[in-house]
Amino acid sequence: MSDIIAKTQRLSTTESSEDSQSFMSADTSIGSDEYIEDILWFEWNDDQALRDHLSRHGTRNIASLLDDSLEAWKRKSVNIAVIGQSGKGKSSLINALRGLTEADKDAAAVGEQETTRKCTPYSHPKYNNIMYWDIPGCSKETFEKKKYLQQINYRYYDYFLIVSSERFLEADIWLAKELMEKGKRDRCYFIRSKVDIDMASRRRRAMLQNEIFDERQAFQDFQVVVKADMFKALGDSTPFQLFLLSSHFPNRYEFQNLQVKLVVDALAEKRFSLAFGMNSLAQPLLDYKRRVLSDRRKKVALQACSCMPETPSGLKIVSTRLPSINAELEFYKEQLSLDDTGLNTVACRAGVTVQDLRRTVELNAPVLSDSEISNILLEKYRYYLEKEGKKPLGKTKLFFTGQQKIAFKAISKFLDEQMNTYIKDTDKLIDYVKTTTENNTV
Ligand SMILES: Nc1nc2c(ncn2[C@@H]2O[C@H](COP(=O)(O)OP(=O)(O)O)[C@@H](O)[C@H]2O)c(=O)[nH]1
Ligand SMILES: [Mg+2]
Repeated sequence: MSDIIAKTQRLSTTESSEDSQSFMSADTSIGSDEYIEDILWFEWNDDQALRDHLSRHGTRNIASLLDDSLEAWKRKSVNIAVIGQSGKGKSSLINALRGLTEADKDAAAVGEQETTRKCTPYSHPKYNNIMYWDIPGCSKETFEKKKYLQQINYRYYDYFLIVSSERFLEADIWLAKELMEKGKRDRCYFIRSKVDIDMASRRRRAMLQNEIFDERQAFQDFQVVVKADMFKALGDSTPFQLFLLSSHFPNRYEFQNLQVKLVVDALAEKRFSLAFGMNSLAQPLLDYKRRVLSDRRKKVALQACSCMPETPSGLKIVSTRLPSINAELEFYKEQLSLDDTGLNTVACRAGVTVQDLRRTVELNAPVLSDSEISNILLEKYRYYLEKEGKKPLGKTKLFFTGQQKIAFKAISKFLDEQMNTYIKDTDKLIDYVKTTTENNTV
């Protein structure tokens, strides 16, 4: 799976590095800039408006554009339809994808009989541009086949997750075929839910027959059976996307594979939204987030420095931009599952308190106060000033003052170092999750 993300990344890198070539040549006409390597964040950045601005006007008046670019992913709407008959596990899946359990305040109610013609939206707990839709499958009580697709407004959704917990039903197969006909095949995912129950009954059977139970092997055998069932029902041997999962155990089976696949399959302009909206400890997703966050880091540093182009002192720049730097650190924690919500989810699933979790995992990333951040930044600023100060600090061709350039370096370096400490903590968290009994094996 990580290969797919890497490939996708390479593709977008290739595209944008061609663009950056043209930007580089445009910039050469302005004149060379010894600091330009530090501002090469646009290398795999897809933001044309930002690149155009930099090539035409340098960093002058760029702060609002940067703001816009950093927040753009929050404005891309993503709609995920979760469809299936009553009782198959739709609401539980929606909760798990939102990083919630049914005990959480904003969770979808679980175990309710569906009798209404209602598509119910559930927003991501933090970002309301990401919506999960709980959609009853067609039946006598809910929607009928004839107008089903129109009534659920099928054109609206980016993805269709068709949920089934036993054999695929006639209504599921009918829906898959209809969506395929409408050209939505690549947007459809078959979900076999409640796999923990299937695995428990296989374990029991093995025990009764005095056989050794190999869970990994049993899961693989089960996958073969479900796949065959799906192909038979569809009457089609072409691979169809199928995930066997349990919403009660999102760190096991194929739950994380589904999360990664949704990000990989996202339209390019929505990929950040999906990735940032995904509460997951899946390694390929974390690797991807790390790259994207590293890209953001340079924008945040540039934004911090360009807000006050006339400020004479870089020291002042460093110390007055604390709120935005702090906000970025919080964002890193949130994305790497180290904020309260992320830790709480891991603790809940492992059946321990957050304090116990912190103690066991020995998270090292310090919680820095404003004055500590300010001191570290100033120290870095002075270091670079000392190092670079021997060179003239006149205005550069990107219209940065010398102090702004140094502040940029200091902030960018600081964010990079902090991110690395967080990543080490997240690696420990993943190891912990792997070793807790709840999450081990498959
Ligand atoms: N063991 C297990 N039970 C599940 C799972 N998903 C849902 N359930 C249970 O199945 C029942 C119906 O789930 P619900 O999410 O309300 O299904 P919906 O009617 O399709 O929305 C509830 O009792 C859930 O607790 C799962 O992954 N594992
Ligand atoms: Mg429901």
